[in-house]
Amino acid sequence: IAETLCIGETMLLFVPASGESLAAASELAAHIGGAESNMAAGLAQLGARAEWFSRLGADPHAERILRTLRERGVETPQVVTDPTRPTGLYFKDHSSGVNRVYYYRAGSAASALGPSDLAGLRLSERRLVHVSGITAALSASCDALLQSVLVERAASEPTVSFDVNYRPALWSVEVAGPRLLELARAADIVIVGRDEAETLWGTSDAASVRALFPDVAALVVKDAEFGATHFGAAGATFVPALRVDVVESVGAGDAFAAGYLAAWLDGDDTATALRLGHVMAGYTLGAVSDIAVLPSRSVLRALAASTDAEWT
Ligand code: KDG
Repeated sequence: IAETLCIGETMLLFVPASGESLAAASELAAHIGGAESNMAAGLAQLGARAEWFSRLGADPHAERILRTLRERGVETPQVVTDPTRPTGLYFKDHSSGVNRVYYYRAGSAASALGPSDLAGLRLSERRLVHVSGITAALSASCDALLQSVLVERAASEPTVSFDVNYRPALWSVEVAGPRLLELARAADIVIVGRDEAETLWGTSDAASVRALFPDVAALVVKDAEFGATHFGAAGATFVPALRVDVVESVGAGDAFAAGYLAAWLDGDDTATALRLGHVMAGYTLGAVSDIAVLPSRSVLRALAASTDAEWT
């Protein structure tokens, strides 16, 4: 059984092959995208055993998703096929330099995820369960699943990490703000963007985000190209980001989470964990797909171990 279980929707993703706009492009490249499976793929690349669980339709998109994730080393033994609902899909347009996403996921197979799915997933035998705030926005049953995994979990259950992942295309700040705060407060590890926290909760700097989550064992506040601050029992640790040329940023947050959590699983110190997060994010920022092609674990690890001038 994989030590880490990631739960959440993965979709078929279309992106213009040429960097043109969606309106003008004559060819679209097919990829897959889903915050939690992007994270699982990053963990697998770093040598951790990661399982992804969700629901998919009985369609070729599901086949593509499963094949791609398995090629990336992600385990998918319990994914449910629902012949009554389609696999969700989405389109990404970054031609204007701003990311725009167009979702076709209402009523998707994954939107029927719910607490009853947890029964066979053997949560108590894992070391880490990873979920994100996207799931809370998908349906009432998806939100109830997060309620079970985070708020109502039994003491025997493993560490739960929560990436806040506010997606404005799915729900308003007014609804998302209080709900994501409640869910995040119930997690052991919380990962959130400084801007995202500002949008959701009106905070300014990392310290003001920490003030919202004084009891969370590990809080990571990412501040885009500047770096990330970790708050834990030993206080605050800031590690600057890598200087990279940004091609397209979707998926970089998941890659960061994968680096940070892989190091956490390995028992690394906080600074190394944040650096591995930045290395993983750096590769994803340079790619249009949500899951970047990455070098080997040893290369990624060596980059994370270096503290010289390449760090801003
Ligand atoms: O973090 C990247 C994800 O947002 C992307 O891969 C697609 O899961 C996705 C979503 O819901 O936007």
